[in-house]
Amino acid sequence: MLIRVRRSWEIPESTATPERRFFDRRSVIKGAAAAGAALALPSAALAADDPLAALFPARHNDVFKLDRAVTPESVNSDYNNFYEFGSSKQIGAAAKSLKTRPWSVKIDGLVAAPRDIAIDDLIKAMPIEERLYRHRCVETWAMAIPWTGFPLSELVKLADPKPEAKYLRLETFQDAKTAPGQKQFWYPWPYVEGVRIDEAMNELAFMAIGAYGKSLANCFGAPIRLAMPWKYGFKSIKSIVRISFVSEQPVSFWQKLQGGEYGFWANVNPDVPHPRWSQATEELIGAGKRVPTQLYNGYAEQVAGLYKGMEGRKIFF
Ligand SMILES: Nc1nc2c(c(=O)[nH]1)N[C@H]1C(S)=C(S)[C@@H](COP(=O)(O)O)O[C@H]1N2
Ligand SMILES: [Mo]
Repeated sequence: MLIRVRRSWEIPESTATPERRFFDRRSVIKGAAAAGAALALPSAALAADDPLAALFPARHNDVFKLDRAVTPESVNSDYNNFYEFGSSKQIGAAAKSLKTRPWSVKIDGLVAAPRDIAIDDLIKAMPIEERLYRHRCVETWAMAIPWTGFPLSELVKLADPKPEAKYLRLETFQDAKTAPGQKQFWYPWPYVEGVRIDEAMNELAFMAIGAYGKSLANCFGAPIRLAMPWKYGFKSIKSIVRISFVSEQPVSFWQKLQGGEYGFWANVNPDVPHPRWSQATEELIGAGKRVPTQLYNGYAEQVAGLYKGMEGRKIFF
C-alpha cells in the first residue's frame, strides 16, 4: 500500500506556510551571535544545557502541513495553560522550577511487562521526528506548533497491552512544592487524561519531547507531553509520569472538576457550542485574527472513522 492519496488537509505546498520559517529565524539568531551582537542568545551554551541536543534538528515529516503560520515561540511560551503552575496564561517563569531530570515514566496496568522507563531510555527507543500541528484550546484560541517527538502508537507497541486493555490513562507529576497550583485543593490533582486505544494508535496521536527545534520548554509540558490535534487542548496532557492501560474509561481531571462542561471525547466541532460559549470561530494567537473553526480541527479525514457508530453520543463535548 504505497499509494499516496492527498487528504484535504494536505494542502498544496505552494499554499502552505513556509515551513522552514522558524529555522530561518533560528539561523538569524545564530547569525546575530556570530556578529557578536550583545542581544544574541549564546546558542552553543543553550545546546549544552539541552539534554536532547543531539536529536536536533530531527527529521522533518512533511506529511503534516499547516494552513497557517507557525506561532512564534516567544508568543507561544507566554500564553500557556498549565494549571499546576497557576491559572494565568503566563506560567513560564513558575514552570522553570520543574526538574525534568531524572524523570521516569511508569507503564503499568494491563500490559505484558509493567515497567519504569527513564525518559532518556524511552526517547532512545523511539523514532523521533518533527511535525507541524494545529492546536485548539476549548477556550477558542488556537496556535500552530512545530513538535518533535514520536507516534503514541510506538509507545503502545512497546507496552504490549493485553486484549482486555481498552484505554490509556495518562497522569501528570504531582509535587506541590514545585507546582504551587497543586496547593489549590479544590482541583482534583493529579491532572489525568484518557484516550481509547484506537485513538492512541491513530497516526496523528503524538508524544512530544521537543518543540521549536529543541527540548520542550517546561511551560510546554517537559519532558514529555501528548499532542492530539483533533481534540480540544486539554486532552494533550503535559509532563507525564504514568501511562496505565485499563479496561474502563478513565475519568479526566476536567471531567471530575466540571463534568457538565468538559467531556471525555472533546473532539473539535464548530457546530457544537460549549455550554457557555460558541465554538464557531477561533483566535489565532499572535496573528491578531479570528478564523472559522474546522471539524476535528481540520483533521477529519484522519480521525472521523474512529467515531463511526457513536452517533448520538457526546463526542464533541
Ligand atoms: N498537566 C497539564 N496538562 C495540560 C494542562 C494543564 O493545566 N496541566 N492544560 C491543557 C490545556 S487546557 C491546553 S490548551 C494545553 C496547552 O498547551 P500549551 O501550553 O503547549 O499551549 O495543555 C493541556 N495540558
Ligand atoms: Mo485548553
